[in-house]
This record gives sequence, structure tokens and C-alpha cells, in this order.
Amino acid sequence: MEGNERKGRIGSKAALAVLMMMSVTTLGFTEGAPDATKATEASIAIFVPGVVSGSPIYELLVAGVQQAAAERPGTKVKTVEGGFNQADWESKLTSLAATGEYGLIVSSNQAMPAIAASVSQRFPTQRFLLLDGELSGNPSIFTLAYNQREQGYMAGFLAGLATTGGVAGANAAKKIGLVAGQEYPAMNGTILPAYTEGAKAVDPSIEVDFRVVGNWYDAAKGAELAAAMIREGVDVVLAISGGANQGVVQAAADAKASVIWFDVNGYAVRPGTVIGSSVLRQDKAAYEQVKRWLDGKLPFGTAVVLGVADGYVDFIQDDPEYIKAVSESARASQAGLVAGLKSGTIKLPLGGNPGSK
Ligand code: RBF
Repeated sequence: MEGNERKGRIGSKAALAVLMMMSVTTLGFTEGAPDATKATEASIAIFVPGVVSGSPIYELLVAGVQQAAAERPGTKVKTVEGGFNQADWESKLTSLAATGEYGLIVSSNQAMPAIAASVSQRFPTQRFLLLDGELSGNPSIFTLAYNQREQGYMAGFLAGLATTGGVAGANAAKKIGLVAGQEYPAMNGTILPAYTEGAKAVDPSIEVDFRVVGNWYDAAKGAELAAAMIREGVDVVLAISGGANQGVVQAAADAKASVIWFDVNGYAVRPGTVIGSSVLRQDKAAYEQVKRWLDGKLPFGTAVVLGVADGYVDFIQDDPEYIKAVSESARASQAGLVAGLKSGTIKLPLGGNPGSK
């Protein structure tokens, strides 16, 4: 009886206000409680910290949850966009938990575990499935993160191959770029260093130009940053800036430079300009973990990190646009890296990460 348990433990003013609202809408607790209990068994809310459109990682999240729900008749899914004001996320997540309607709240990004942990103190029966973030030991939360050192390294290795002649039109300067939406620990501590590490494995003299949009939507700013770095000699840009990626691609296409896509297959976004895709199987992860929850088997309190060898991080090599854009010898080198990561002969563990492989 999750709904009743929750009511028994509530103490804060906010929660009291919610209970008062519930009593108005349901004409009293006795009638409201059974409904809430029924709903928690097969109702899922997806809390998108940002907006879905334009952010590959969120599009995959929603697709995976919806697929799992579609396979279990009676499972309801509601998607709530938290918007781009990150200061609002905790209160929006609190409101969602306070409804008591969702047995599971699913979300994704590195900031969410701390926010969900805070919400779970007030709503201890609310369960959370959080992808692309890591926290263990909270009995309300299960997290699944990716080995983004591998993901960043594969992008950097291809960028290194491209800037040293692996794509037609590469200039003489050995410079590659990365345009990020914002700075955050996984970006500054893992993705950017791994991108640099991968490029330098091709040629240690390669330099990386790192620029930050400051949000996840401003395509004009993304274009401006990409155009500026291209003017200074960059010929390959990794785009990790959500909706601003469209500006990065436009600027690169205008200047006949190349883009590497992240999280999802992006070759079709701009054929000839997007020359690589270093991806996460976030849709697969969301699908599988939601099914586990529906089966009552999601191990809350634990955290996993999955990588290339597990099948959750990959580089798309069989797309015709990749084959067209990247030289045969560069593709052979890239294939060697990906195969080594898959078989385990090449290892790129996440340093200092207890759950890493
Ligand atoms: N990635 C996006 O594509 N769109 C976003 O709106 C977005 N917002 C984020 C907000 C925060 C606070 C953090 C830490 C990351 C965000 N990311 C976003 C990045 C995402 O979690 C992931 O690191 C990248 O997609 C690379 O896999």
C-alpha cells in the first residue's frame, strides 16, 4: 500500500498542501487511496531535464520507456519536460512525486541522482530509474551510467584520423574542436579528456579547441562558436550541445568542415558533413530497465556502468555516409579500435569510478 505509507510519513508543509489538494479532488482520503495504489503499479513518469526535441539522449530515453510500456498493456507513461531552467528541476520533480500517481519516475543526466535523492527524503516510497548518472546506496534509486571515456575516445580517435587526412578537405592544421552545451563533471572530467586522449593516440601533436554554448538550445551561438574555431584551423567538430548542434552542423557545412555526432546515429542530419557517430544505446537501456521494474526486479540502491563490451556504447561504422566520407585506411584504423574495445583487448576504464568496468 504505497500510497498509504506515503501519507503516514509526510511531514512537510508542501506535502500537506498536496494532501489537501488530493482531498479536494478525490473527496477524501478513503476514496483517494485505492486509486493511488492502483495507479502506482503501472504508471511511469518520464522527467526530461530539458526538452525532448533536439536532444538525442532524451529522444532515446522516451523511445525506450514507451517501447517497454507498449509491451505491457495497461502501463501508462506520462512525459514531463522540466525545461532549461535547471533551478526549477527539483521543485518540478517534487510535484511529480507528490502526486503519488507514478510507481516509477525515469530521468537522465548527471545532475539527476542528487536531485532525486533530495526528493526521495520527502517521498521515500517514490522509486527512480536514472540513466546517464551514478549513485549507489539510496534504496529509492537505481542508476545506469555509460562508459563515456570509451564514447569520447572513439569520437576523438576518428577526429584525429580525419584531421590528419582521413577525410577529403582536411586542412594542414592538426586541430579538432568540441562544442558542449555546458560544463559539467562528465564533460570536463571524462568526455573532453577522452576525446583529447583518442585524438592524441593518432597524433600527439593534435590540439583540441573546446568551447561552451552555455545552454542546450541556442543554435545561433552553436554556429558562432563552430565558425570561430573553424576559422582558426579546426576541421572536425564534435557536437554535444543538444538543440545547438543544428548551428554547429550548419557552420561546418558552410565552411566545408566535418562534424562528429554523439549519442545517436547522426549521419542523416547532414550527409557529407556528419562523418562519425559515437553512440549510446540509451533506448535499449531504458527499455530493459523499465521492463525489469515492471517485473519487480529493478535492484534499487545499486548502480551500474556499461560500456562498449556490454553493448551500450558503440561507434556506427556500417552507415553508407560514413563509408563515403572517411577513407578506407582511416576506417580500418577506427574498426581496429572498436573491435579492441568490444573484445576487451583495448581497455579504457573510467578512472576512479567504483562501478566502472
Ligand atoms: N544533453 C542534451 O543533449 N540536451 C540537454 O538538454 C542536456 N542537458 C543537460 C543538463 C545537465 C545538468 C547535464 C549534467 C547534462 C546535460 N546534457 C544534455 C548532457 C547529457 O547528459 C550527456 O552528457 C550528453 O548527451 C553526452 O552523452
